[in-house]
Amino acid sequence: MLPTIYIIGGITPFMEAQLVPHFTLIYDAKLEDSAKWLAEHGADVRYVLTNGHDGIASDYIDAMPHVKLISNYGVGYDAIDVSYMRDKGIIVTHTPDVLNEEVATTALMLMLSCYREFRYNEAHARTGAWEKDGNARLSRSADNRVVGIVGLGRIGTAIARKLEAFNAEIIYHNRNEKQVPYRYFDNLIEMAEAADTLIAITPGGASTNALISKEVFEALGPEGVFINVARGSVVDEPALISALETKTIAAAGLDVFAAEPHIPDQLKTLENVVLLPHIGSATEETRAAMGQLTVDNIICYEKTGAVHTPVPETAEIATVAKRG
Ligand code: A2R
Repeated sequence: MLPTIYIIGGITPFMEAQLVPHFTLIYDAKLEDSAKWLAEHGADVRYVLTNGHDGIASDYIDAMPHVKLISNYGVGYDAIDVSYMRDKGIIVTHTPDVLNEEVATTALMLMLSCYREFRYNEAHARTGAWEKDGNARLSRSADNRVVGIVGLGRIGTAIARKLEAFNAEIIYHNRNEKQVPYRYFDNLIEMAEAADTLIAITPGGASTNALISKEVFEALGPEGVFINVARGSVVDEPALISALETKTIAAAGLDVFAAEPHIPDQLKTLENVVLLPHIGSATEETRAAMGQLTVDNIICYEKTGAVHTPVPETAEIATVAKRG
């Protein structure tokens, strides 16, 4: 009998094609009654494949007593209770690094759109307002900005590097100072005061919940631009809406929201916000690389008992195999 993978959320045909010869694939979305299926067959499940949005509920895992590994299709894994999994001896893997450049590009795309008022200017061209009303109003330059990166990790560093092309001065806030040529702020409010633009790119979860608060927006100020490519939970969303409505900050570019795929109506009607449907890593090339790593972690474990990219919290219970 082939080992069973329980799949939550979508996977690509390319991922499916690699798994089908070696595993029995059970799709949560295709089951009429997941709880009933798990009660009858949960003991057969050896692997879970899920993603950063759906994660897996702990009671699902309780119904799968022989699961060895949860392979997360994405770098963020705040939707998985990793300490619960670690206590049960279950390894969790994710897809770091392969999406750094794509998410960084998304952050820059949002920042450039805010400064150069892409939405307004595109509408001015498309609707005929240019012919009817004359030239578009002036926007603001995206060059020579002081950019505060909240979470200078793998992706944050890629953002900083891409911003060099715009002659940005990079400053950053993490819990720990790093050996990097950028100014460190251990106080986020002080960094927001010093920055023209704030870019959030921390993980989600309890330690960053509502980290970007009303006070942070007040410190960023009426010329300030806020970009979020982290998680919706990192921001106090009502405070962000209020800051945009009252022009406490100038503009925001958002790829992530508190209750995806729902976006609050107030955000949809505001002129000074650019909205994207969580597409940070969503290109064919990057999703192929993420899909490959997601699949490789399962195949590697099945063949050797080792994985390529465990999350730090379960690294101690995982044997790590180099990627070929
Ligand atoms: O705090 P540190 O020194 O551990 O630095 C990490 C920082 N970070 C925080 N900064 C301030 N307050 C916090 N409570 C906090 N928690 C974490 O975020 C680190 O520099 C950065 C995360 O970097 P990486 O672990 O390398 O993650 P990566 O691959 O850049 O992805 C970040 C997130 C994902 O978790 C997804 O939610 C999203 O980007 O796609």
